[in-house]
This record gives sequence, structure tokens and C-alpha cells, in this order.
Amino acid sequence: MLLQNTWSLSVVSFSQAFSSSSFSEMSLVPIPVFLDHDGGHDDLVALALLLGNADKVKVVGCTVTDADCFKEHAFNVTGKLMTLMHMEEGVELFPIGVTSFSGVNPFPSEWRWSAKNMEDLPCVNIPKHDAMWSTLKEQYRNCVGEELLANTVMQSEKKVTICVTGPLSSVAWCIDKYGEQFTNNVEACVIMGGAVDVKGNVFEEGRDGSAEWNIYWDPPAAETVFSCPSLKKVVFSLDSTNSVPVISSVVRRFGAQNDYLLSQFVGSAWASCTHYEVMRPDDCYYAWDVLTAAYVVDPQLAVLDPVDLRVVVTKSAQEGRSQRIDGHGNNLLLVRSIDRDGFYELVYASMKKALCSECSI
Ligand SMILES: [Ca+2]
Repeated sequence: MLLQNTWSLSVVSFSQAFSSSSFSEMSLVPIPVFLDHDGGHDDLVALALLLGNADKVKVVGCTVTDADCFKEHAFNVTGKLMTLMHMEEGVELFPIGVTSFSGVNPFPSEWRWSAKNMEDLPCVNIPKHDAMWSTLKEQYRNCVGEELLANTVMQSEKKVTICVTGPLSSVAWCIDKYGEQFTNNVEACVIMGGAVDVKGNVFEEGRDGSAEWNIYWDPPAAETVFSCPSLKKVVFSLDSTNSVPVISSVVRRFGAQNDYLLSQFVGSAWASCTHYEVMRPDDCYYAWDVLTAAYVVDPQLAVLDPVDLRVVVTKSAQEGRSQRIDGHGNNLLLVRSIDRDGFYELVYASMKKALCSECSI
């Protein structure tokens, strides 16, 4: 499978090592992917990216954590996007669960409303799509997210790639409860989190700005995952995601493909984020989670280095900081560089799905 082969290549890029014929041969069967997200704008765009690439990845399950969202709204947007892509593009339905975790350090509540706004977007409220989700969600409502992740991975015939775009609480729970019974059936855990050689994005009182929010939300969980030698990890820290800002010039290009419902969804989501470029010129909104999901679709986008990381778990100014630690054999690859233009082009191409003119109300 793609990630397995990429893994063994370590620091070389995928394109350097495979001929185009062998690449296309290996791409024929979609790889099973589980998305473990926390409902922010970029989490939901990441989901759209995965669903827009059904020829390469098959989403086999999804969980929502009550972190960068209020979970009920993110649960609904996830389901509405799934039924849209099921009815318009034939994407297979998959189970959706909500995890039971509360943050060690919760997100500020005023940051958590984006899923509520996205739940109301016209493009995810086409009556027939919405009606299907209204029926399904009563079946899905009692699905506990972390149990869904564990069972999906352990019962899968093929190894599952886990894409984590929120805190690492669910993966840590699975490691603690099932150990290698769980990790042995994970192809790789592709994670957005941490800040290694750049500043972080947690500027809470008493913190020094070195931590990144996904890690800071539950530092002990992140430490459990980062230090687990039997779990293969690819980590997109702020060091790499700083290369992919969500700015007006990027977002306005969706105007040229507004005939597609998926483009309307992503264009609207990202348009809600471009004011950060004005408010915080040195720290705008980035496609943190979308880049992470893009790697799952196309591993050629990133060059990786083996780097062991530890997480500061003590209540201190550096709580949640991710630091290099030598010689621990943590089975972790940190993204060194990415193909920025290739990433944006993948996003635009992926969202040309669910053509409005073919979608009856
Ligand atoms: Ca997220």
C-alpha cells in the first residue's frame, strides 16, 4: 500500500523512488482511512478532501471530539457532508461517533462555533441529503467515538490509516486499552499537531507560546501516542503547516468552480477564515488539517525525517510543548518540507465534485 511503501523510504520523496507506472498500479485500490477530527473549519475541509478522493481513499469511519467545536454541530456537519457525497457521488456511507473526552485544557468557547455556522450552509442543506442524515443520525447517535476507532481498526481486513486532525485522546485510549492488538493493524497514524522548531499557538495566561493546541488540549494523550514504538506516525507540526496559509487569493479561486457543491462548501468554510490574515499578519489561518489529510491522499506532497518527540505534560509554562528527544526509537516521522503548489492544486481538483446542475432538490 502507498503509505507502507512510503514509510520505508524515510527521508526521500515518494516521486523520487517510484516510476509513474508502479505508482498508478498501486493506486488502483483505495486505502482504508479513519478520520479522527474535532470539528473546526479545517477539520471539515479535510473531510471534504478525503471524500473528494474516493478513488484513492475510502473513509471507513469518523469520530468527532468536543475540542475545536461543539460536538453536536460537528457531528451533524460530518453526517450532512457524508450524505451529500453518498447521494451525488456514490461515496460509501461510514459510521460516525462522538468521543467521550473532555480537554485537559479546553479551547476557548468563542473559538468553537464554526461547525454551527457550517451546519447552516445552504450547500449541506439540500433537502434530500438532509433527510437522509436526519434518519441516519438517530442510528449513529449512541456510537462512542473511541470504541468505534478501536473496533474499526481491529476488525479491518486491511491495515487502516488513521488521520488525526484533533487531539490524540482517542488514539491514546486505544493504545492504553488494546496495545499492539490495535497498533499492529494501523498502517500509519498521520497527525496534525505540535510545534518543534517554530513557535506554538497557545497564548493562554501562564503559558509561553511554545505549545500547539491539538497537543495542549490533552498533553498526556499526545505523549502516549508519540512515545508508542509500535505505532507508525507521520506528524505535521506547525513547522510544515505554516507553509499553507488560507488567504483571500487562495480562497477566491473557488469562484471558478462554484458549480460544484463541494467547492461551495470548502470555499465558504475558508472564506470565513481570511480575516485572520488582516488581524494577525504574522499568524493567520492555515490549512493545518487539510494538509495532513492531503498527505493521506498523496504522500508525494511531503518529505519526512525520522525525529523522536516528547511532550511536556507538567503544569508549567511549556505545558503541551513538543520537543526533540534523541535515541528513543519512537517510530515517528516529522514532515520536513511540503509541495505547497501541489497541495493547493490537489485541493482545487478534489472539490470539483457534486455538480449542482445534476443535483435535484
Ligand atoms: Ca482540528
